[in-house]
Amino acid sequence: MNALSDYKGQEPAWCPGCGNFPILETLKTALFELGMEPHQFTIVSGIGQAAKLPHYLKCNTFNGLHGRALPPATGMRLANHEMPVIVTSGDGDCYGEGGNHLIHAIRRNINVTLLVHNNQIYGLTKGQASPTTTEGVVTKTQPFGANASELNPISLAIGLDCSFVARGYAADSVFLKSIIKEAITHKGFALVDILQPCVTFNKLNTYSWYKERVYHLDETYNPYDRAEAFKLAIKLPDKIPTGIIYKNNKLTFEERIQILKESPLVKQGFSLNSTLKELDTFY
Ligand SMILES: Cc1ncc(C[n+]2csc(CCOP(=O)(O)OP(=O)(O)O)c2C)c(N)n1
Ligand code: SF4
Repeated sequence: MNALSDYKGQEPAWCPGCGNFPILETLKTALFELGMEPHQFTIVSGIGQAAKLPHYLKCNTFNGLHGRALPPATGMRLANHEMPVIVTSGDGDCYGEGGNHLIHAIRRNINVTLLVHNNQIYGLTKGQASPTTTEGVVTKTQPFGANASELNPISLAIGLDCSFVARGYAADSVFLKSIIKEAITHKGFALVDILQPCVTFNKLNTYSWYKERVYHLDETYNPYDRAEAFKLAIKLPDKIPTGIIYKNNKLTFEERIQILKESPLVKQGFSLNSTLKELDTFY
């Protein structure tokens, strides 16, 4: 029988009060309640404070380069599409350095769950503006204010017809857990943008700032209506909706690959002769 303590990894080295702590605890509880034991899934990350999360959780882990978590996650899904893969990333890691990979992973509809800890700052490298930093916000390296308009990951993902698009808030654990559980069990690429206070470097988007703005989408909201989802995504940020904003049921990348219909690649035998024969057909 599985216990919550089975997921415990190393001691986190985050600042006291960091919004990454509740995300870690919520993810553990979600995995536990889904009955997924540590050896049954893989967590992939790049570089950053958020990307340290797999060290703090007992599971199969791949920790790669900054912005490059989605390519190995794609390879893992293609090698073994029976193994759930979760990617955990920061807003800089995913929407900045990894932006190109994000676009194409969504377009291909790789069946992975992507959790973006969106603290609207580069935390690990001490507070530079990230793609989601609000325009005009003064940071250590932008003394005259961030001089580019902020990226809206929700409208970007809906624009790409992403299979599952949600927003959660780190300090709203019970609701966040329900979103993460749905994202993990969803068939297709699932983006969960998680608003995460960085208590050390982001003095604008604080716990009290979020408390005044964050609200839950209720059951009358229809996440299958793309036009409505767009309207919600581009609304001015006086109130911030959380919940499942958009979803659809399209075919995943894995479902479109003939050879994967037989069984996962890791369970298929390898023969050099048949591979050479296959390659010969191209010449
Ligand atoms: C290609 C590359 N560019 C820059 C860096 C330096 N770097 C490491 S972490 C980081 C910022 C991470 O910020 P974010 O992804 O928002 O995560 P956070 O630390 O805020 O969780 C940067 C710029 C790097 N390691 N590799
Ligand atoms: S710098 Fe910010 S993101 Fe990094 S651990 Fe501290 S509070 Fe968290």
